Amino acid sequence: MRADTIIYNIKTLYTPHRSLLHRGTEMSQLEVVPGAFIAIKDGKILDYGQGNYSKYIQDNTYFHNAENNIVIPGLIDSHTHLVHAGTREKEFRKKLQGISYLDILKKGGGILSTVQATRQASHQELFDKAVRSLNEMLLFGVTTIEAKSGYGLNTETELKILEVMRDLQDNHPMTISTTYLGAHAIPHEYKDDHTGYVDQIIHDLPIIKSHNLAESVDVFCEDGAFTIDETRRILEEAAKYGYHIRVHADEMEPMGGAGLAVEMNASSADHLMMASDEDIKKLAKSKTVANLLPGTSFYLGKDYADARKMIDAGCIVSISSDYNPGSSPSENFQLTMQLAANKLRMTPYEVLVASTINPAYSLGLKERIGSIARGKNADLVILNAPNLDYILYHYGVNHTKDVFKNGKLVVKDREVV
Ligand code: IZC
Ligand code: ZN
Repeated sequence: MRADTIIYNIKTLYTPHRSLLHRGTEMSQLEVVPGAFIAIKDGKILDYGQGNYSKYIQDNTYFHNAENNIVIPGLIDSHTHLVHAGTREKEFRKKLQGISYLDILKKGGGILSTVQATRQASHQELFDKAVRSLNEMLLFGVTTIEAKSGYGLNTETELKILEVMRDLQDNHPMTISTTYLGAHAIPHEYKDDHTGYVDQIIHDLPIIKSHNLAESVDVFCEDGAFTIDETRRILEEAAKYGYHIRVHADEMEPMGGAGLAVEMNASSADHLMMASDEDIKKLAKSKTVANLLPGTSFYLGKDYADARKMIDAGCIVSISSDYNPGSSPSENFQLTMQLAANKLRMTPYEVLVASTINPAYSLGLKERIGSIARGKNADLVILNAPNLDYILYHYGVNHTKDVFKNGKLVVKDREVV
C-alpha cells in the first residue's frame, strides 16, 4: 500500500507499546526507534520504523522533513474545563494574600463567579473563547482533550455549554470527549436546598443523554461542593443511563472520593492529592485511572499527589492540565508534563505514557489513539528537541515544531495552519 504522507528524517521516535496495559512499572516501558520514518494513509498510520520507506512512495506522496527532531504521539489532556466565559484574575491577589480557594467559593466567588459570566455569554462568545484555548492546546502538541461542562448549573446553560462543545467537535481539529459536570458547585438558587439541586442534576441526566451531548458524568466531591453521599447518588443514576464516570476526588480534603470511584468502576479518579493509602491500594487493583493534575497543586500552592506511591503500588497513572479559570489557568500541557517530572518525580518515560496511552485508555480511545502503531490515527507531534528528556528539562517553553491530526498538518513551525 502507498502512503499519502511520509514523515522522514526523525531523529528518534518515542511511543508507548500498543497493546500493553501501562500500569505501575509497565509505565516505564517505551518503544524507542532511532532514525525513524512514519508512513500515513487516509489519516491512519500505515507503517513506521527504521530504514527504507521507498515501497510506500507514490507519485503524489507528500514528504515531510522532521529535520532530525523527535516524534511522539499526539498528547491527550483528559481533564479540562474548556468552555466558560470570563477570567478570575481579580481573585489572584486574594490567593496571593493566602485566602483559600474554598473560602473564595464559600463567599460566592470562584466557580460561582464564572457561572455568572457563563450564564450571560452567548453561544458564539463561548465558542470563540474556547477556539482560542483549543488553538493554544494544539500548539502545545495536544490533539485530544476531555472537556467538562459545569459553569451553567441550570439546565439551560449546561445544555448551552454542551452544545458549544458539539459545535467545537464539528469545527476544530481537536478531538473532544465531553463530560457533564452539573455537580460542580451548588448554585446560589439552591444554597439552602442541596438535595433540591442534586434532584435537578438527576432530572437532567436523561435529557443530556437523549441529545447525546455527554459521554461521561463527573462530580466535584469536595468540602463546599458535593458530599460523598451526594456524589454516590448522582453517579449511581449516571451509571444507569450508561454514562462513563469520572470523579474529582480527594483534592483538598480527604473525602474518600478515590475509593468511591473504584467502587463505581469509574474511568478516572482525578486530583488525589489527599487520597488515603487504603484508597491508593484500591486504585492499584482496579481499572480506574489515577489522573493527576500537578498544575493545580502548583497554582494553588498545595501538596502534590504522591505519584511515586501510586506507580509503585501498580496504579494506571495519567496526567492532565485541569485547564480552568480558577485553579489552573493555563493551556500549557508541556508545563503539566514538566511539573509531573519535577514535582511528581515521574521519569520521562512515565510522563509520556501518562500523557498518551493511559489517558487514551481512560477516555475509551485506546484502540485509536495514544501510541504510534499501525492502523491507529496519525496524531503526531514533532518536537524541536534532541531527545525526550530534553523537553522535560528545558521547562516553561513550547518545544512543538509541527503537529499532525488524523494525518493532516495542523501546526507548522509552531503556527496553527
Ligand atoms: O473554576 O475553579 N476545581 N473546579 C474544581 C475547578 C477547580 C474549576 C474552577
Ligand atoms: Zn477539574
